[in-house]
Amino acid sequence: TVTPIPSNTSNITRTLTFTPVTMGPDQLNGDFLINNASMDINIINYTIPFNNTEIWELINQSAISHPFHIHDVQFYILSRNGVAAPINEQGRKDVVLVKPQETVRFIAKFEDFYNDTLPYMYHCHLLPHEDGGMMGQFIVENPVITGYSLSDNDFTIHPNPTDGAIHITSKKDFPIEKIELFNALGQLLQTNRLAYIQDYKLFTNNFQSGVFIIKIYSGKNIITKNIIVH
Ligand SMILES: [Cu+2]
Repeated sequence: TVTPIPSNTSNITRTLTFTPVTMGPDQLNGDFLINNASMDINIINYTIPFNNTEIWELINQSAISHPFHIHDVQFYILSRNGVAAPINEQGRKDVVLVKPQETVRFIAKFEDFYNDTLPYMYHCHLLPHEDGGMMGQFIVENPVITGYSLSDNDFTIHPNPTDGAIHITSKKDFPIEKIELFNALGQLLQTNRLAYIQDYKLFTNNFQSGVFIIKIYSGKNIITKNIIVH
């Protein structure tokens, strides 16, 4: 079964308008533009916070169809010209055909990958259009490591310092959904997705000595702790 992302969870709507409005018979190879701009390798068109849920609105003002393709995420089509997507288009997609004079809206959650320096692409999937400029790029930002929404009373994390393993125990109503481990520079080293468990043993045998940052997720609740490995 398909569970579309509810549109009211979107943080932002981005509008991408495809042109040119008029095309001559000798213009089959472009320029083809998104928001009046050609692809520029030196420009990041969008910077997206990790875990953002976004609606992208694709407006095709040109006289030719464009199969729009995006990297990194799969999306759900919300509507074509304001009409809900037909049943054969309700699954997860990474390409959607946008016909002339059509507006397509889709929703996606940017939740799987992030990197502050390596961009993802979106583009028309017709090669002459893509090569003719109809492409752009976006960054999914590293998550910011911030303070405590859970308190130390909600978890025990011991022993700390450790030389072999750390036991993480949820004391009450905060089963563990995910654990992220960062080095002292804030770079993500590993992600462990867990099945809402109360106890987890993080083995540190293979770690170099030093300070690490552990981030524990329980639903929307997060706690960040420093751990020391000897
Ligand atoms: Cu195209």
